[in-house]
Amino acid sequence: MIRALLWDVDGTLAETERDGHLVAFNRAFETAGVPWRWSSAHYGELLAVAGGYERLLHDMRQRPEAAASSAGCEGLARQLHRLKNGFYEDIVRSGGLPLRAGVAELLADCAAARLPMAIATTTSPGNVAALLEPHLGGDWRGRFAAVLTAAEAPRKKPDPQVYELALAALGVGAGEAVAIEDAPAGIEACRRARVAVIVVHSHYFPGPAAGARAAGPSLGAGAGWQPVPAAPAARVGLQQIRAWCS
Ligand code: XBP
Repeated sequence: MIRALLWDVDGTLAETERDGHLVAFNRAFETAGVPWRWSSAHYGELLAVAGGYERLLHDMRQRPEAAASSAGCEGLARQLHRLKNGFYEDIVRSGGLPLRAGVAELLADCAAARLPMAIATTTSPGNVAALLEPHLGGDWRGRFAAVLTAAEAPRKKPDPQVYELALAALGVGAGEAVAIEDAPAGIEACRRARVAVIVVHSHYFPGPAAGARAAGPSLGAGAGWQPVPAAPAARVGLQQIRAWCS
């Protein structure tokens, strides 16, 4: 019996990695006067490292031109990460980054069914507010019974910490929740937390999605899902998600 729905953010609610974080990282490099830029293909590889700060450090350690000492690398990564998050906020606060198809409808399904929802992401807290305010309004937090980010869960996915905290905050057992995710690290975090997961493929994570209850191209598409939905529909709604989890 599903008693709560848990949302990942990046790639799931919106294509934030491609259209937000990557653009912002490159603006940060330019602003800080560092000589490198990340291509979309390189960023796709770097997404194996969860967390923007950790991703920067990982990349810098492969670059002879980056700060020579470990302390120098960490200081520069902190500066670049701060700059990146500022540029990211500018991009998403303008409302220029839409929610993915079917997200608003599933949020509405859950509200209508009085099913508690939580945000379960290991991105920075400011990034979530900046993304959701333009779409859900100033009282966006009120739509969620809990909002868990890197501030509460510093151990990033695939560590299950953020999902375990979400379950505790909602007062539900692992078998009573379902998560919506796009990335392998998120799927693995769900597996370790024993939470059922529905996977929506995203730009950088087109699949496969081993271990998911179901996987498909978008919540806004009724076709292309495995397993195939029981009844044909234009989108994936709460009823179908409950069916996949039963
Ligand atoms: C997504 C991430 C994040 C964002 C950048 O985490 O890996 O690192 O790319 O966010 P999740 P920060 O799947 O848990 O949403 O720069 O704020 O770390």
